Amino acid sequence: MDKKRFDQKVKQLFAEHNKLIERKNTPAGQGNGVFHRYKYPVLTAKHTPVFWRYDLNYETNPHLMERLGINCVFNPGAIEFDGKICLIARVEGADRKSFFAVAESKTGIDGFKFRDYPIVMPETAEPETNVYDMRVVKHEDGWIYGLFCSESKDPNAPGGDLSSAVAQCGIARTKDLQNWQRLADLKTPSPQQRNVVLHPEFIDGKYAFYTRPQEGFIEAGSGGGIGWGLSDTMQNAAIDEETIVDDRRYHTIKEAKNGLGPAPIKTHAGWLHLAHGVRACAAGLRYVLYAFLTKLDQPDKITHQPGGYLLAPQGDERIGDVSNVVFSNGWVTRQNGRLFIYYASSDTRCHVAATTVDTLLDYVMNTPADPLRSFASVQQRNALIEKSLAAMKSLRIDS
Ligand code: M1P
Repeated sequence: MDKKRFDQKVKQLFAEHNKLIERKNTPAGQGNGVFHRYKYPVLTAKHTPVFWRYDLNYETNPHLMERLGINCVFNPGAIEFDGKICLIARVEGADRKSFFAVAESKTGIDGFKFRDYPIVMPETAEPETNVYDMRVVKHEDGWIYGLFCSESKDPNAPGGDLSSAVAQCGIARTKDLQNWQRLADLKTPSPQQRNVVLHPEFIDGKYAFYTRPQEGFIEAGSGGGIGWGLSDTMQNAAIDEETIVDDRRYHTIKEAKNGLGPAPIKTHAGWLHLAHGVRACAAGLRYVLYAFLTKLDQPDKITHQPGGYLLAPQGDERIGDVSNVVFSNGWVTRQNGRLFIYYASSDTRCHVAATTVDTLLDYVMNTPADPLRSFASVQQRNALIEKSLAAMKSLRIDS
C-alpha cells in the first residue's frame, strides 16, 4: 500500500471508530416494569481505541495490520468519578490475557470512550498470569479500592495438565482510577476465591468482605455460596472466619454456584445486592442475575430475596465466547435515584439496564420468594392470577 492510501485508510479507521463511540443509545422496548435494556451494548472490542490495536506507523506497518487484536470487553466495575460514569472494563487481548481499562461517559448509556492507556496494574512479589472482574468500591476510609480475580496456573497440577488454575482475590487502591497501589492478596480459609467484594463501610471497625469460597477453579465444590468475613486491615487483608450469606440450593438459579456482583447499595430499607447465579444444563453453565436485600446493621443477613432471576441472557446476549452468560460487577446510582446496571453478555460485550433504586427495592421486597417446589409454585401463580383477574374485571378486560 502506498503512503497516500495508508493515510486514507487510517483516517477511515478513526472515522468509523468515532461513529461507533458517538452513536446514541435508546431504550429497547418498554422493559418489564423492573428495568429496561438499551438497544446497543455500551462497550465492545471495537470500542477500544484504534491505536491500541493498529501500529499506525507506515514504516513499521505498511499493510496497516491490526497487530495486537482485542478479543472482547466485558465484566466492568463501575463508579461515578469527576461527574462521569467510569467503567473499569475487563479487556481481553487476542492472546487471552485480560487487563483493566477505564472508559468514561457523561450519560452512562452511551458515549463511553476509553482513556488513552489501559491501567498498569502493579504485580505482587508473585506475579499472576491473568487479572479480571474488578469490583470498584469507594470505601468510607477515603480510598477507592479495586478487588479482582488474580489467576495463576495451579502449581500442584499433575504434569500435562495445563488448565488447572488457582484464583485469588487481588487488591489495589487508587485516588484517580489510573494510578493504582497494589496491596497483598486477600487471605481466607478457602483454597480459591473469586467474586470478592469490599463492603463500602466499616463493620465493627473492620473491613468487611463478601467472598465466594470455592474448592476448585470452576466448581464451588462442597462449599460455595456468597461468603462474608472481616479483616482488621487492608494492607495485609486476612479473613479468619468465613460465614455464608447466601447459599446455593437444589433446583434454583444458583444450584451450581453464585457470587456477589458489585458492592451493595445502601437504602433506607437495607443493603441492596446484585449477584449472579449459575446452574448446569446440557448446554453447559447458565449464568443469570438476581437481587436480594440485607439488614442495614448486619449486611450479611438477608431479609428479602425474590425467587428466580432478575435478568437472564436474551437474544444476541445468549451468544459469545462463553455463551448463555450474563454477569455483573458494576452498577451506579445517580443523585436522582436512577440506577444503571452494567452487565456483560456471554463474556463478550457490556450492556446497560436502567431502573431506579426505589423500583428495584419494590421488586426485591414485594416479589415472592422461590417456593422450591412445583406444587407451591402453582399456588403462588394462582394467587397472582386471581388478583389480576379481579383487576381485569374492574377494567372490563376479558381473559
Ligand atoms: O464465564 C462466566 C464467568 O465465569 C467466572 O465466574 P464464576 O467464578 O462465578 O464462575 C468468571 O471467570 C467470570 O469472569 C466469567 O464471566
